[in-house]
Amino acid sequence: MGSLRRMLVGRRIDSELLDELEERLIAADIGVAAATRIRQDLQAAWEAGRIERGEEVLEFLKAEMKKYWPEADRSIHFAETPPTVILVAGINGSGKTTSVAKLGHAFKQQGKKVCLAAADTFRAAAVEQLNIWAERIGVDIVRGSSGADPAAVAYDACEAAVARGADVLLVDTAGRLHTQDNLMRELTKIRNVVARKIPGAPHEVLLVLDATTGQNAISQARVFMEAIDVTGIFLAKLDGTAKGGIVVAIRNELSLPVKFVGIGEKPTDVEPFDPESFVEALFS
Ligand SMILES: Nc1nc2c(ncn2[C@@H]2O[C@H](COP(=O)(O)OP(=O)(O)OP(=O)(O)O)[C@@H](O)[C@H]2O)c(=O)[nH]1
Ligand SMILES: [Mg+2]
Repeated sequence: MGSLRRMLVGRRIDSELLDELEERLIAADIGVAAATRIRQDLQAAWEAGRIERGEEVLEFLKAEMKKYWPEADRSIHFAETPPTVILVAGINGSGKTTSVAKLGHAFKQQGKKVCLAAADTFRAAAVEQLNIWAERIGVDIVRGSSGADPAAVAYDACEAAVARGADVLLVDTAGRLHTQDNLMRELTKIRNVVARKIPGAPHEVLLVLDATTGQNAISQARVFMEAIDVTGIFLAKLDGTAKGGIVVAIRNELSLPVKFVGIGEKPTDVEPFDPESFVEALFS
């Protein structure tokens, strides 16, 4: 994508250029549907004489894509009566536990009382990993024994969060492939338990996606949406070479907003999703 600007500068728009552009957009993972739509919009603007130079195409693209993510979609919806419960899920190694720690740290910085739930009971090391984070960022944690029913841990965590007057409860879950039906059902169970325990919960359900994931992220997101009503994406690992173009496809095809981006391995390496800088980087 880095060469998109180079490809456009100094050229006049014609259908050959629009073809090339469409290919580049598809190569950047924004998806065939989104690329086709953008191309059609550009073509219409060009035919109407509103744009004619390559440089104007870039501005047009940026303006178009910034409209994809309105502010209201990107913010966290907090519960009217605390605790706000945030369920975090995703495939193996996508960055869930680190992202939970980052969010916990950020909420704590905002003066909120934070509690973490170690509902990844699949591996003993997973509980320990979250425990280390809880100590490092200085927040409460509720943990079950390894091998415990994750839904039971989530249940206990909800009770503890209410009893301790927590403002935010972040629930970490085990990684799972969207193709593993039994594990997806387990996730639905965790969600249902939380929903029964606290009115309106989970208030947010974040799907953690690795920014380097290609088109497969669409099918991942679709299955997670069905299992747990995902409310937004946490796009992890955007600090690498990946530009995360896939979230455009996810927005376009599944109507799912991005809420946060992860830009490193430290608790402070998190930012609210900013469409302007995202689009700038995508086309830089
Ligand atoms: N560079 C970078 N690395 C990240 C980021 N988020 C997570 N990681 C790294 O990715 C690896 C996996 O992170 P975890 O948080 O353990 O991922 P997980 O989804 O909880 O993994 P499982 O629980 O095993 O499914 C770790 O090495 C993290 O340090 C990020 O935003 N940027
Ligand atoms: Mg984990």
